[in-house]
Amino acid sequence: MILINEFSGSKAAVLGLGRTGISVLNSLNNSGVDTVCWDDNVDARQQAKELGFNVENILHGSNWAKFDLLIISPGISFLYPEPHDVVKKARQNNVRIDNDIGLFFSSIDKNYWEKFEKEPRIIGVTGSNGKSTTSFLISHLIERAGIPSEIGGNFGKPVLSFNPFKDGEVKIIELSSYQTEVASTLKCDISVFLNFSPDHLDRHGGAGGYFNAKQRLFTIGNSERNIICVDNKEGEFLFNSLETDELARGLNIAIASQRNVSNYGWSVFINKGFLVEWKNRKQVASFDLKPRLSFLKSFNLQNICAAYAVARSLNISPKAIWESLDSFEGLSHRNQLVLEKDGVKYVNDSKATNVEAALNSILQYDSVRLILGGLAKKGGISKLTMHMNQVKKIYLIGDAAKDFSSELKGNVEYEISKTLEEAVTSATNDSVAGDCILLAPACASFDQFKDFEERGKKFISLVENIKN
Ligand code: UMA
Repeated sequence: MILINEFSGSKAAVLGLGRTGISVLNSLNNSGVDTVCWDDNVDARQQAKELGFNVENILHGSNWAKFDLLIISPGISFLYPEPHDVVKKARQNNVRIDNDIGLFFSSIDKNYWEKFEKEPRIIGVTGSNGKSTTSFLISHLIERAGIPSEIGGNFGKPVLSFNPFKDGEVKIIELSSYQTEVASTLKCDISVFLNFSPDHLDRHGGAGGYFNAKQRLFTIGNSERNIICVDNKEGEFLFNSLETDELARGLNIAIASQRNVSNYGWSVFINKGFLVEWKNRKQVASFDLKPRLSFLKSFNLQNICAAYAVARSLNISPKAIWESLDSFEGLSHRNQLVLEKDGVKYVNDSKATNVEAALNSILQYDSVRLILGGLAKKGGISKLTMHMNQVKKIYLIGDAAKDFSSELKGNVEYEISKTLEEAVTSATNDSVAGDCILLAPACASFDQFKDFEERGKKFISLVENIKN
C-alpha cells in the first residue's frame, strides 16, 4: 500500500466504493486521514460498512465545511454530461477534488528517493487503444532485463494498492482519460501517448474534451521523456507542441507504425517489416519482424514501438529488447487465442470495447465470425461496416443488438444471438476450418457483465466446454 503523509490530520470524503474507492480508504486511513465514504449503490455501501469504513450520506447529510478533500473514483462524472451531485457540492463549498492518481503522485517524496541506490521510475501510458497491451509489453521487456516492475492504474490494480517503491523498481501506470481528467498531479518520468480515436464522448463533452483529458499527462506532467505515436494528427500535434520547448527538444521519442519518421530527432518506427530506431539522423538498430509479423501485428505495431522506446529510455540495449520481444506470448482478453480446434480459431478480444479496437482485431484474420455488441458507444458502427470483406457473419449480443442489426442490414449476414452463450454456440455450429470466431464486441460490457474481464472469462469458459 502507498501512504500519503501529506494529508495526515485532514478530513476526506470518498465517493465510489469499487476497487479504487476501497484502496483510497485503506491508504488514507493508514496515513492518518479521517475519512467518510459514500456510494450511490446500496450494496456497495453495505459492503464498505462490513469492512469497517465510516459510511456517511455526503450528498444530503454532511456539513461540507468539515471536509478538506473529496476523492472520486474514475466512474464518477466530473464535468460532463453533468457533474455528479457530490462533485457539485464540493465545488460549491470550494473543497479540493482529486482522485487516487493525484494522491499517488502527491505521495512521492523525491528527497526520500535519494536514499535509493538506483532511483525508481514511473511510466504513464495513455491513448485510446492498446494501453494495457503496451503496459504489459513494457513490463515484460524490463523484467527480462532484470528490472523489477509493477503494473497498475486502469490495468486493474489501483495505484494506491501498489507495494512501496523498491530500489531501482519501475511502476507502470495505465492511465484512462477518466483518471487523467481529474488527477491534480501527474509526475511520470516517462509518459507514453499511443493513439487517439473518439471514445467516452459523453463523459468528456466531445472529442476535444476527451483529447484534453489525455493531453493533461503531458501538459501538466513535465516528464523527463515523452514517447508519442505520430501516426495520427493528435499525436503529431502533441509531439510538435512538446518540442517547441527548447529544453525538451530532442528528448522526446516519436514512434510510428505507418511511416518513416527518421527525420525526427529520436524515433522508433516500422519500415518495410523492420523495427528500426534512429537517433540524430543515424540508424541505431534494425530488427526484422517479418518471421513473427502475424503474431506481433496482433499486439499492434504501435504498442511494440512504444514498449521498445520505453525500454531504450531505461537504457536497455536494442539486442536485449529484441530477444525479449521474441519470447512475448501475449495477455488475457486482448487478442488472446483461446483455442484452435478442427481448424477453427477462438479469439478473445473482450477488451476491444470500441469500434477502432474491434476493427484492428478483425483486420488480423481472413475469415471472421464476429461476436459484436453489448452497451453501444456513441457514434455507431459505420467504420466497421465499411470493412466487412473478411467477416462471414456477425452474431449480435446485448443491448446494442437491435440498433446494430439495422446498421448491418445489406452489408453482411448477421443474427441476433442475444447472449454470449448463444453466440458462441451458433458461431461454432456455422464454422468451417479456416474460420476465426472472434469476440471483439466494440461495446462496453456493463449491460450483461461486471466488466470486460468478466465477459472475456465467460467467453473462455464457453470455449473450454467446446474443447472438452
Ligand atoms: N458509482 C457511484 N456513482 C456514480 C458512478 C459510480 O456511486 O455515479 C460507484 C458504483 O456504484 C461503484 C463504484 O462507483 O460501486 C465503481 O467505481 P468505478 O466505476 O470508478 O470502478 P472501480 O472499481 O473503482 O474501477 C476503476 C476503473 N473503472 C472505470 O474506469 C469505469 C477500472 O477500469 C480500473 O481498472 C480500476 O478503477 C483501478 O484503477 C476499468 C474500465 O473499464 C477496467 N476502464 C475504462 C476503459 O478501460 O475503457 C476507462
